[in-house]
Amino acid sequence: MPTFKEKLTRLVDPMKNRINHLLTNYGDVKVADVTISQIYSGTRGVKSMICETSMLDPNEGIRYRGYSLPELIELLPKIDGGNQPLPEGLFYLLITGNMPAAEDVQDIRQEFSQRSEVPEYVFTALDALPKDISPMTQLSAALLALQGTSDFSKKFREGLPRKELWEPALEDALSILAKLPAIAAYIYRRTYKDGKRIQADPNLDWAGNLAHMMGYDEKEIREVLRLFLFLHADHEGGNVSAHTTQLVGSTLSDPFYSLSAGINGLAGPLHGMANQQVLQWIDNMKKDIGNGEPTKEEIEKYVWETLNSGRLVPGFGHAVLRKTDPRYTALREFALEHFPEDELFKIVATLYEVVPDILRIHGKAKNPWPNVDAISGSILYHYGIREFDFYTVLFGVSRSLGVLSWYVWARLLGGSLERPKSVTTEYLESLVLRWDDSLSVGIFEIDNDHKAMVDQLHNLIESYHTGKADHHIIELFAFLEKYVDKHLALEEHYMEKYSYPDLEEHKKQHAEFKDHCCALRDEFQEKGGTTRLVILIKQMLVDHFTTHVSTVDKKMAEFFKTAQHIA
Ligand code: CMX
Repeated sequence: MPTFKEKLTRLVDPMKNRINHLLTNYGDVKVADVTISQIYSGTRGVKSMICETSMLDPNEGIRYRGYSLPELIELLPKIDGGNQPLPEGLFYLLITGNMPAAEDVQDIRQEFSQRSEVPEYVFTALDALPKDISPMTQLSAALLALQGTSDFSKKFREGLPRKELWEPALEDALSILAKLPAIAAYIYRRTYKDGKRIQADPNLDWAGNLAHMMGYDEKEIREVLRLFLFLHADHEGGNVSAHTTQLVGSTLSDPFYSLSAGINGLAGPLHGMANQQVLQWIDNMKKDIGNGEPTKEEIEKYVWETLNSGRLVPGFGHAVLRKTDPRYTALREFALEHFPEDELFKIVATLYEVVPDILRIHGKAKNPWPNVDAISGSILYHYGIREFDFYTVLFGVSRSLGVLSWYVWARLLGGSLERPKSVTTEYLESLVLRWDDSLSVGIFEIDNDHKAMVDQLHNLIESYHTGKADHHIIELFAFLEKYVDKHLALEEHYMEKYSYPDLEEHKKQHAEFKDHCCALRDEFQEKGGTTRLVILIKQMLVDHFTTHVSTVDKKMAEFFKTAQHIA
């Protein structure tokens, strides 16, 4: 029987061949355009990354390796007598792309159990932190404390060739996943309980052991954690926790550094922290409303108050999804089956009835439907895990399955350093400077020169980004030299001919523009085409169009028309 690692190794060459084929034959095929509004809204929707472990459809939700969540709840192996998919099986699916058999799950469990011992100094490091520090800070710090054990970093220092680094990356990924339940459980126990560590039970699965080490031995809680850890494992590559892990990993930072960074991103209220905020918000609502179970009308009123005071309704909306999150639906079905009469669940269910309509009327959120965080906390709460601040840690343990799987693949495929290009607002303003009729002064020679200047500016911007700016700067200065000599002289000639009253002021502005051009040309001759120079030239021309051409020249042209008419 091939080992898990051997099975993974066999998948690498076919995948590399597919990618090489694409790059060799279709490397120039365009996948996406980027608009200015996308640039200002977090590159939302721009297809610019690869992640094979899962893909998110705005209407259908997440598919792990092509399988929908209901399919996987059906197909993934389960514990004897259990109904929930085992996260070990999900890890096998995420990293290999193949549906695991029972023995594959057993192999992963074996891989985890060999590496599950957490060095004592990690607990000591945690003990050095105040108990009331955020559990997410503790999780991130524990990962950094473990970083010294990284096989990846060790092998990199020893000079292991880059294409072989995936092996120590896999070793680190398995080591982290193996240790996470004990670390998360200890964070829980030292923050909220007696601080005593509970040893792992070798007969239990990954999620079951997490529940056990947290101090929960009821079968239902193990099942709930299996479901929770299954549902939060992956959400394609662009979400903040996944993207951060991969971004940091692209520098060849090891999996400990990279995951710790991803966990820090997950701690944000717009991301994973929303699951604890939902319960906090419901708690505040109950306190605010008082007297027992809130009615539908009272809930509606509270939602409006939240929105009208400029706050978010946590657990609703999504950057990609445009329907109810299927993770929400899976947890709702679980709650409906197991505890439909639970007071908190009833509030969550009422929120599902009222919030989408309110968000639609409010008119801001693109997606009024609930995401997973709207319900996940209420399930944990029902089973007695009532420490809201800890919920994001469970999210983080789960998310590690997906992001570490892809971390390993990124090294397998020799993933490049991520380095998108940023631009300034000034750059975008220059880009949108177009010739249009609003700029026309209605005098053929003058308009023609201005159109040509806009073209020159566009050539310069294009070339600036392809690294061939000098040639266009020379052309632009040659053009500007002619412009200041002929065009401005022509304008001045007309002004004198028709006795334009603001002649002196207009001439003064021309002189300033000439001086500006000369100063920049001198700088070019002295230092060459620096980035600063390109920006200064662009700004000079943008200013010239937005102030001089569109107002001063227009005023002059209007005067000429009247003067000609009179003549
Ligand atoms: N309550 C109030 N306003 C909301 C809202 C909500 N639940 N969801 C979106 N909006 C607002 C946004 O703040 C934004 O307002 P501005 O234009 O004033 O900035 C506007 O609607 C448009 O936002 P959007 O394009 O629909 O959503 P984004 O892609 O910018 O953000 C998300 C997505 C999830 C951050 C946002 O819906 C939100 O803040 N929801 C509440 C927090 C939450 O549940 N986060 C968990 C997401 C899942 C996860 O990662 O765990």
